[in-house]
Order: sequence, then C-alpha cells, then structure tokens
Amino acid sequence: MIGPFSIVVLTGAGISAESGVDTFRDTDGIWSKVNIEDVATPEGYVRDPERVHAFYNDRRRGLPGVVPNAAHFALAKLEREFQGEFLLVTQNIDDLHERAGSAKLIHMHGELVKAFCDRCGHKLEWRADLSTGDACPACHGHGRLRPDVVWFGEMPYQMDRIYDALAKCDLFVSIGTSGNVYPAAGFVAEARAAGARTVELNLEPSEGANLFHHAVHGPATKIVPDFVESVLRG
Ligand code: BV8
Repeated sequence: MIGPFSIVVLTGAGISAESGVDTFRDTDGIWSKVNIEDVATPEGYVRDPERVHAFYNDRRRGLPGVVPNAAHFALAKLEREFQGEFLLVTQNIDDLHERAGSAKLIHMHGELVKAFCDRCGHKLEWRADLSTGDACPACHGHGRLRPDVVWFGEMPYQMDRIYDALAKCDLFVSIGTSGNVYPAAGFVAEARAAGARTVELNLEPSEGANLFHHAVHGPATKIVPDFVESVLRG
C-alpha cells in the first residue's frame, strides 16, 4: 500500500490527560465543576471578568507542574521523521505539544500562555495570573487584557489553513477528543470527503466514531506511539 503523503492530526484534552491535565467531559471533568456559560463565553466574561480570570489563572498555574507524555513526544517524532506534509491541529490550550517538540502546530482554540488586549488587539505571551488590574503594554488600557482563548460563539483560529490541509490530506488522525465541539468535530467529515483514510485514537469511541475508517481504543501514551511507529514503518 502506498504510504500517506499528507497527514493531518487533531488532538483534544485526552492526549494531555495522562500528563495530569483535566479533560472536560470525563467524569469529574472541568465542565462538571464549572458552568461553560460562566467561564468559556464572551457573555460570561463581560458579566464577571474576574470569575473568568480565576478559572484560567488556576489552569495556567497548573502548567509548570505538568510535562508532555509519550503521546505528545510520538507526534513530535512523526512530524520530524514523516517524509510528506504534516500538520497538527490541537483544541488544547496547554503548551505540552510545543514542549514535546511539535512545531507544525495550530492552536485552534488559542493558548493559555498568551493574552490579548480587547481594546487594541495587541497579543503577548502571559504566563502569570491575569486580572482586570493589568494594563495593556501597548495601549496602556486597564482591564482590557483577556486570555487568548477561543470561547463558545467565537471563531476558532486559522480555519482557512486547517480546511486547506484537510482538503489535501490522505490520512486524518483524531486523538483524545470526544467529538462534541464544532467546528473541530466536523474535521473528520471534511477529510473523508477529500478521500482521506480516517483513524480515531481514543480511550473510548467518540461522538463521531462511526465516521472513522479505523479506530484504536486505549490510553494515548500506549496507542499513539504504536500508531506513529506503524505509520513511519509504512
Ligand atoms: C463557533 C477553549 C461560530 C477554552 C473551547 C449554540 C450557540 C453557540 C455556538 C454553538 C451552539 N451550538 C453549537 C455551537 C458551536 C459550538 C459548539 O460546538 N458547542 C457544542 C458544545 C455543541 N462551537 C463554538 O462555539 C465554536 N465557535 O462555532 O463559532 C462562529 C461562526 C462565525 C463567526 C463567529 C463564530 C468555538 C468552540 C471552542 C470553544 N472553546 N475551549 C478552554 O479550553 O477553556 S472548547 C473545549 O472543548 C476545549 O477546547 C476542548 O478541547 C474542546 C473539546 O473537548 P475535548 O478536547 O474533546 O475534551 P473532552 O473532555 O470533551 O473529551 C476528551 C476525550 O479524551 C474523551 O473522548 C475521552 O474518552 C478521551 N480520553 C480521556 N483520557 C484519555 C483519552 N483518550 C486517550 N487517552 C487518555 N488517557
């Protein structure tokens, strides 16, 4: 069988679970502790910005205490050693893919370690707590810095680049996502329409399981390295 020439990988919270980062919809996941509307929507931010800052400050503070796992490293190896085109799209806002060495990477839902000013648009790295007391270093506006995170009802980042890659890929791999959130959950259908082989690597069948040609179920630190080896062996 001729190997793939172009691979697109989509990851979700499940790839970071074994690093100790909470997922959203597993039992006692993030959404079982807070209301999406209060902390992950523009309306919630306008209503109570400090509540939203506290939610992201708590998650941002957790980042130095977690490290990439074997699944993150396996995807960085695939990017380095695969001879064709490669793109990793993550829904995650943690920085574990970068810290594992991934570079051809799109954070479609933004990044916890970045902030932007909703007054002047200035974007900057921000690893400390964020609050309404912070001023934008560019326009000096106060209380206008928000986490650089895509909330519900907001447009995810780099969608054109992602759809271009999906239209050209011949292997689409979805890892550690429950397939609940759009537009990410629709990527498998785009890839199939482009003639790609579609594979799901997840702890259990996702919402979109029936759209995948193949599936491997198990913990990412086990099934992702095995899958990467099988692709690199061709
Ligand atoms: C948009 C960032 C339109 C912040 C997130 C009504 C009103 C408004 C919008 C909508 C609506 N109905 C539908 C929508 C669209 C909406 C949506 O899809 N809603 C869903 C809930 C129905 N989507 C949006 O609003 C998107 N924007 O549509 O804009 C638009 C159009 C034009 C112009 C302007 C706008 C924006 C969506 C992005 C929202 N932001 N997060 C943050 O992180 O706090 S979403 C959030 O969910 C995270 O990003 C997360 O990544 C994402 C998906 O969750 P998963 O990653 O899949 O995590 P989950 O816990 O669900 O699953 C984990 C999986 O891993 C499980 O399957 C589990 O089995 C597995 N697993 C666990 N452990 C392991 C494992 N697998 C392997 N190994 C393990 N060890």
